Amino acid sequence: MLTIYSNNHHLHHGTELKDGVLKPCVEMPSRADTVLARIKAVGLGDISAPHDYASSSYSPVHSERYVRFLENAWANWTGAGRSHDALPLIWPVRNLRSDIEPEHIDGKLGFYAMDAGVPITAGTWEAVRTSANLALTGMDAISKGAASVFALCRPPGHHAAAEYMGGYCYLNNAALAAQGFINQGAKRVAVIDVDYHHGNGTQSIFYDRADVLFISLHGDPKNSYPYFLGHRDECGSGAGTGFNHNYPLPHGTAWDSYRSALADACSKLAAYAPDAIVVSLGVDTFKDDPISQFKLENDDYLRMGEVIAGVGKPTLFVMEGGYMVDDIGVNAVNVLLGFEG
Ligand code: Q9C
Ligand code: ZN
Repeated sequence: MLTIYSNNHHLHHGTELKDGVLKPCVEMPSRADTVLARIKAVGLGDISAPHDYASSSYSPVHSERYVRFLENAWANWTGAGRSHDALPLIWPVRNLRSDIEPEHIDGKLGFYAMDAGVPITAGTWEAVRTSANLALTGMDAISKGAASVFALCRPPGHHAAAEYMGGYCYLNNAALAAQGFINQGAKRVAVIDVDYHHGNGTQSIFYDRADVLFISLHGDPKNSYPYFLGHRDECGSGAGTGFNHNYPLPHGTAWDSYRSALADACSKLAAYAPDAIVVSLGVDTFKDDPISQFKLENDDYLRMGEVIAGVGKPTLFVMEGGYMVDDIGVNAVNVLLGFEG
C-alpha cells in the first residue's frame, strides 16, 4: 500500500490545557514518526511526498473566513504581543452572540475553537495545510486507480468542522478527501470513523447531505470527549436524513463487542454502494491509550482491517488519533496489513 507522508508535521508541537494544567499536547510529533518507522520496518510499500493544493480546494468543507483565521492567527497573536502558544479562553455558549466574528485575536480564538486542545504556534499553519495535502494527494491516487492508500496525516482532522477547530484538529483531512472524491465525479462516498472519539467535525460537515455517508464508532459522548455530539439519535437532516450513523460504545469495550458494531457499520457501508471509502483511522481504541477507555489489543487491528476490506471498495486511510506512542505504529499498520490480507 502506498503511503503519503511529509516531515512538515514537525512544525507543529503545542501545549494543551489538560487536567487543569498547561502541558505538551499528547498529540505530538513522535506519533507520526513511530507510524512511519513501522511502515518502513514491515515494508508496507512506497512512501510519497504530497502535492500542494490551494486553499480554494477547501471549499465547501471549510468556510473561507475560517481558513483565513487559521492562516493569520499566529501573526495576529504575536502582533498582540504574545509569544507562547495561542489558545482560546472564552467561548460563545448559549445566549451569547455567535453571529458576529470578533476582530480581536482572543475573541477570534474562542469563536473558532471548540476547546483548549488546539494550540496555534509559529509552524501550525504549514503543518496543518500539509496534513490536508496528504489526504488530498491520497484521494487523487485512488481517483487515478489505486485500490488503497494511507495518508499519514498529522495533525489529525476529524474534530474540525466547517468553521471550528478542536481536539488537536484544524482542517478536516478526511472530509477534504471525501469532498475531493465527489469533485472528481464520485456519486457516493462513505466515511467510516474508527477513532475512539466521535468524529463530530466530519458528521457536522456532511450532516445534511446524501452523497457522503458518515458512520462513527466511538466512546459514548455521555462519558467521553467530545461530549456534545455523537449520540445514537443523530441520523442526519434534510436530504441527509438516514445518511449518518453513530455507534456510541461504553467504557471498557473490547474486540468482541467492537467487532459486532463494526460488522453492522460495514454492512451499512456496503449497502450504500459507495464509489470510495475514507477511513478516519484513529488507534486510540487501544487498551493502553493514555486518554481513551476501550480495550482493543494489537492483533485486533489486523481483524479491523480485514472487516473493512470485506466491503470491497477503493479505500483511503487517513490517520487520526492514537496516543500510546510505543504501539501506535504497530496498531495503525496492522489495520493496513489486515486490509491487504
Ligand atoms: N484539552 C483525537 O483523537 N482532549 N482527538 C481534551 C482539551 C481531547 C482527541 C482537549 C481529546 C481529543 C483526534
Ligand atoms: Zn481520538
